[in-house]
Amino acid sequence: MALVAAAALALLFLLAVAPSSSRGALQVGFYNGKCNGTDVESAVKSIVASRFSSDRTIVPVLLRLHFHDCFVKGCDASILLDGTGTEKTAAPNLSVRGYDIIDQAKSALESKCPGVVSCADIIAIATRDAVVLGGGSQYSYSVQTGRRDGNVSLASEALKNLPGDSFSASQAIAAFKAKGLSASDTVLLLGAHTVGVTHCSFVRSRLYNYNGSGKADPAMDPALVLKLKSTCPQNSTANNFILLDQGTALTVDNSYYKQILANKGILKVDQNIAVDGLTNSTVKSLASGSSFPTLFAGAMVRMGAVQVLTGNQGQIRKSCRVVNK
Ligand code: HEM
Ligand SMILES: *[C@@H]1O[C@H](CO)[C@@H](O)[C@H](O)[C@H]1NC(C)=O
Ligand SMILES: *[C@@H]1O[C@H](CO)[C@@H](O)[C@H](O)[C@H]1NC(C)=O
Ligand SMILES: *[C@@H]1O[C@H](CO)[C@@H](O)[C@H](O)[C@H]1NC(C)=O
Ligand SMILES: *[C@@H]1O[C@H](CO)[C@@H](O)[C@H](O)[C@H]1NC(C)=O
Ligand SMILES: *[C@@H]1O[C@H](CO)[C@@H](O)[C@H](O)[C@H]1NC(C)=O
Ligand SMILES: CC(=O)N[C@H]1CO[C@H](CO)[C@@H](O)[C@@H]1O
Repeated sequence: MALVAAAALALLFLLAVAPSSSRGALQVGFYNGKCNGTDVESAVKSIVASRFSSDRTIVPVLLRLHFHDCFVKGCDASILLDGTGTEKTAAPNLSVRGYDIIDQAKSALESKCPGVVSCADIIAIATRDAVVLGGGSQYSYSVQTGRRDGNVSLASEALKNLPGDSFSASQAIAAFKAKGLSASDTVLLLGAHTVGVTHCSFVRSRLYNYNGSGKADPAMDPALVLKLKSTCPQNSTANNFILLDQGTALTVDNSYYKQILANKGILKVDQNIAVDGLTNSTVKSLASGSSFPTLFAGAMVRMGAVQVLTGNQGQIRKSCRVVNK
């Protein structure tokens, strides 16, 4: 019996990892020696560092860009494609930025070695560099490369695949599971909300009319409700910014978890993972210990491997905004 159970488990495991079998083709240092003596990762890093020195928001901008890319048709740079009806025109993309720095890195690399470095890898490398700039060397990880660029981008895919801001913990876990990521990866990757902003439009109902009650969400700290009400007046059309981490908004750290445990989650999904029995123990341990940097780095590597194109799949775009003719 035990043997049958073990075999069944092994089979389940194989089935679970099968969709990402192309993962094996990603490798650390894929571009070594492939760009006419230019170190591809260093070239990207210097562009990200230079941007960071004048604009720290490059950290949240790249994190969100990488997430949206990977969750819609895999990490294939499909989010970068211009055109009517592409992913970037879908509602959840709202305020996704960072297209310009990817263009900048792409043209720098095309001038050294045309047609060699994929846009999808540039996003992955640049995001790793931004995380380290925002959090320090303990957040560093060896980024895997060898992704190829996709040639299809559909807004409808974005709507279908991106999780909603009011998802329950179990809905969020299911959305990540559909990408081959675990419940703990869900909690770890939401830790990216340690940087960056949202807008009043995502929070207003929690402040004024939670679930049709005509009152604020009782799960939100009352002092935070007052503070956010002044940023987001009830009948105002102004869509002001709100920091996702009300503690240390400028740095990549574990402050997000401390905030949500103090009922200071901004999006409903942030608050949900702090209280739900499926995720609360992970949140507690990340808030109190020093394990976040290493665990976050590992989760970023796994997110970066979601449904990638490798080998001779897809293409290496000449411009990140258009499919090669
Ligand atoms: C259940 C999963 C998630 C949901 C529902 C969610 C939702 C959102 C929403 C609604 C915003 C605000 C958008 C706006 O106001 O314009 C946001 C911002 C952001 N998200 Fe998430 N997110 C999730 C997971 C992630 C993951 C996995 C990452 C990266 C690893 C991430 C990184 C970010 C960052 C950095 C920002 C701030 C962007 C900026 O300041 O420009 N999010 N997210
Ligand atoms: C190296 O540079 C030359 C001249 O710009 C270019 O033609 C060639 O394709 C480059 N080699 C690679 C591997 O990119
Ligand atoms: C929202 O309201 C409905 C109906 O009044 C209730 O059944 C549900 O439990 C409420 N949900 C939350 C999260 O409070
Ligand atoms: C906002 O509008 C609602 C409904 O029209 C009204 O009941 C409320 O008093 C208004 N609030 C403020 C602060 O003006
Ligand atoms: C997590 O939530 C469950 C269900 O509400 C509760 O029984 C449990 O004590 C909580 N665990 C921690 C570590 O807070
Ligand atoms: C897109 O790429 C796939 C292979 O990844 C290929 O079969 C298909 O013909 C390509 N479509 C276009 C429009 O280039
Ligand atoms: C860059 C981009 O195309 N952004 C789009 C995101 O989605 C909104 C709403 O659908 C569009 O108005 C933006 O143009």
